[in-house]
Amino acid sequence: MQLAELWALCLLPGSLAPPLPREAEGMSELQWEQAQDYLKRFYPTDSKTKEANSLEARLKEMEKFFRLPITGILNSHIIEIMQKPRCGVPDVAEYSLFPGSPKWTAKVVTYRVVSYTQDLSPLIVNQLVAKAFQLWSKEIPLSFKKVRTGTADIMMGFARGAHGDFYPFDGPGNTLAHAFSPGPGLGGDAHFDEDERWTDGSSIGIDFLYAAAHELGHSLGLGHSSDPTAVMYPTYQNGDSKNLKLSQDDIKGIQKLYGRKSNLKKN
Ligand code: RSS
Ligand code: CA
Ligand code: ZN
Ligand code: ZN
Repeated sequence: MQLAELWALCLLPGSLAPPLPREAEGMSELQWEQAQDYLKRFYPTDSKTKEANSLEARLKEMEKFFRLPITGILNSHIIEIMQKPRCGVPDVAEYSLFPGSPKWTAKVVTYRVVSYTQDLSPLIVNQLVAKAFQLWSKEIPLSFKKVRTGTADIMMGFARGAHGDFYPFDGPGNTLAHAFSPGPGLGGDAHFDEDERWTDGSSIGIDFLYAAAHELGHSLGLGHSSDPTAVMYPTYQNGDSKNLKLSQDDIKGIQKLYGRKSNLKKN
């Protein structure tokens, strides 16, 4: 079981990491801070050496993921990718799986919504969660069953700050949610940062359906995609949530793990 983002745990405090080379042009302190934060969260490198944990090494990992020239130098193009997804990532783009390709082996996977947000009614949250599950179950021979009590495979909920795993949330902004890859215990669980303002699309805020679809992708075993149109793209994108659809790349990824749904049972 792994946390989606923290493919390896970041053990090195930022202050020990050598500074990251950056091109001088037009980068604010805030962008600079966010970029460093982003790299620490999204590109923890495998090796435990100080060298490999440097921000430069993480940036190179990111450049590799997006198939950009590997420079280790922070520039405005990278910042753009971190902040707004649709900005000319090369087209050889693909989904990823977790190391070892963990997945659910039962045909029926249970879920439970353990805690709700102040921002939306429980009824709406339940509806959006069901919709997010449907996006995925439409494509694969798995079904999802909601339970109201006890332990489910996928336990979902809202929480702020430290909330009982080793990955405390970080207040408003930055990380919006996280989820664990399939497995026992925390495996499959999905947590949403209650310090965000969540919306069903009818007001300003983070679109909960989009975030739930993304996190459930992790709960089912998908890592991130470098395809900017994919739901599994690592950065939140505000879209028309009424028409949220999986991209071809998301479908390819999930079917790689679970196979296709037979035509007879299309949801
Ligand atoms: C996941 O992969 O499960 C988490 C993902 C998420 O929270 N992504 C961050 C994000 O898009 N945040 C938006 C607001 C911050 C913008 C600043 C730059 N930045 C779940 C989403 C896709 C539903 C990634 C991110 C972007 C980030 C960061 C993280 C700065 C830490 C610091
Ligand atoms: Ca947050
Ligand atoms: Zn958590
Ligand atoms: Zn993610």
